[in-house]
Amino acid sequence: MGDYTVFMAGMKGVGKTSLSVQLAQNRVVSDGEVHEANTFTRRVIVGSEEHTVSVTDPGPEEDAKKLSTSMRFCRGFMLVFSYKSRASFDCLTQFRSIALDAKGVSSAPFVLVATHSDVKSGRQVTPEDGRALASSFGCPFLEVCSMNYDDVENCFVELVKEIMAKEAASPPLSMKKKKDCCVQ
Ligand SMILES: Nc1nc2c(ncn2[C@@H]2O[C@H](COP(=O)(O)OP(=O)(O)OP(=O)(O)O)[C@@H](O)[C@H]2O)c(=O)[nH]1
Ligand SMILES: [Mg+2]
Repeated sequence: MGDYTVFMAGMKGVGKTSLSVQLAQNRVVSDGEVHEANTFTRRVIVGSEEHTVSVTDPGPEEDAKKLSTSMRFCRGFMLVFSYKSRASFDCLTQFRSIALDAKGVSSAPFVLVATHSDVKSGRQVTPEDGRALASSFGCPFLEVCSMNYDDVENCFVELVKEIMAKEAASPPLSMKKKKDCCVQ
């Protein structure tokens, strides 16, 4: 069993808290609910094993410096945009760079997630756009309606799988050190 700390990255209003609350509490956020920075925890089954996902959900007005501090200790990142907002899609390259810089690495576990899959009219981004961006990032692309628990859980399970795969291929420095260390 592992503990996977992940970060919700994306523009204001894309649905970061909706995804976090749906995963942790199996409910839809209500209008008028106050959303400050928070951490949510839930156990998920990946393969045949149970793991804990700790979700860091930033507050609505966090600047790059604050984001970077929170991102540093996360093992994976959910890059979230809304089909309703082109701007939310266009800014994800920058969020990804902030995450990589925060960790001081050139690659990390990401999943790209499109919210508002239930909203078909007035879309500013297409699934093809999502797939193309995910392909350029080398990460999975998933569509989600934040009201649907199974959809949401699947996004976090995919992120845990990405973390497992990336860390198996290239263990983080802290794990390498422990492994390589031997007492003479
Ligand atoms: N129809 C629909 N509405 C959604 C979906 N995801 C989020 N919403 C709505 O979008 C609004 C913003 O969602 P939040 O979860 O607060 O977004 P956020 O990214 O946490 O926003 P900030 O914390 O302000 O940055 C809320 O009214 C949600 O109910 C979705 O998949 N479908
Ligand atoms: Mg929020």
